[in-house]
Amino acid sequence: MVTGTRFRRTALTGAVLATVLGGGAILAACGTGGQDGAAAGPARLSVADSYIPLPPAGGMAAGYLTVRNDGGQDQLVKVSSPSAESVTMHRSTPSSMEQVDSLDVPAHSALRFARGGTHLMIMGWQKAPALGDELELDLTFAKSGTISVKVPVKELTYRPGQS
Ligand SMILES: [Cu+2]
Repeated sequence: MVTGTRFRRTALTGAVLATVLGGGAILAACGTGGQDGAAAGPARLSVADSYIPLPPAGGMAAGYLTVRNDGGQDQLVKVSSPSAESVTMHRSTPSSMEQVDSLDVPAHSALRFARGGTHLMIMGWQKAPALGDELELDLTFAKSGTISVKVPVKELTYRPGQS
């Protein structure tokens, strides 16, 4: 059974985010099919389009980014931050969301976090984030080790690609 408190908090946040920001999952690009062995080589990862919408009053925040992969398959297995007690990976479902332990980074493709889809949930801030802050996220991959990125805090309505 899911414990009541945690379930209500996460479900509430999902509902609020969905209401405020609208849904619209961005599907990950299809990998290039038919290349035998494409998944076998080392992963070549880079992180782009990362942002954290400003959480209200230092509360729970979402986080979004894209992990590009120009090499073989890998897996994101952990995310943490020196600025927060807890960072978890979540996948949205039509009615709620669920925490996941790992996310695939397909070969020659990308793992995309997006509003209404896969997202990070960040809570327990050392200090309430402010617009313009850059917060470190440490992304640990099964094969590639840990990649640290500085993620900007943006307006609640920000979407990548907007000026
Ligand atoms: Cu969530």
